[in-house]
Amino acid sequence: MSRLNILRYPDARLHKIAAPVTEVNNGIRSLVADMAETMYAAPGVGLAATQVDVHQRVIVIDASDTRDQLLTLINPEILAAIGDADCEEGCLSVPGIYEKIARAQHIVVRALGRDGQSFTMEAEGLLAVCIQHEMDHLQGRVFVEYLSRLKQTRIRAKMQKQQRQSA
Ligand code: GNR
Ligand code: NI
Repeated sequence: MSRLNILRYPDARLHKIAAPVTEVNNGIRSLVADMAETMYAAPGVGLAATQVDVHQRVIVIDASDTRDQLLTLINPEILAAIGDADCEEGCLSVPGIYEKIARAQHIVVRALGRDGQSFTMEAEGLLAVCIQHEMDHLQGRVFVEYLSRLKQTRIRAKMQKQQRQSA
């Protein structure tokens, strides 16, 4: 297993659209293992392949308090989205920024697991928000893009300054 580099906003590669996985093979399982290691080390609640510059529809999530409930979603699809939630979100690709974003409260998702089996699950609360946040990454969308132009401009400037200072 290895820890992967997480792309930082603004980076054009965060806007690439991920392609569906055609076969859940050992290469995908190895990517999932590396993404899980990277997510736990960060630490984060979820990670989308886009964030590690792999443009395939793969997500890992662990929204448990005990950090032992790894969920792998390959080619995820939202079958139903009900209600409204607005949760303060953060993102490993936009460190230090936390903003409330409007999401569905309850979702039904179908995906493939790490063994390639199809499954359907329901989620609500933080897990539901996190799945929606990660699925946005796969479409090349970062949560700050829901904010006003002014906030986005400020966040971009702050990120660029942080990156200059750490360079
Ligand atoms: O670690 C994360 N926490 C989080 C909190 C609220 C809503 C979404 C998230 S996802 C984020 C990790 C991340 O950037 N995933 O893409
Ligand atoms: Ni994110």
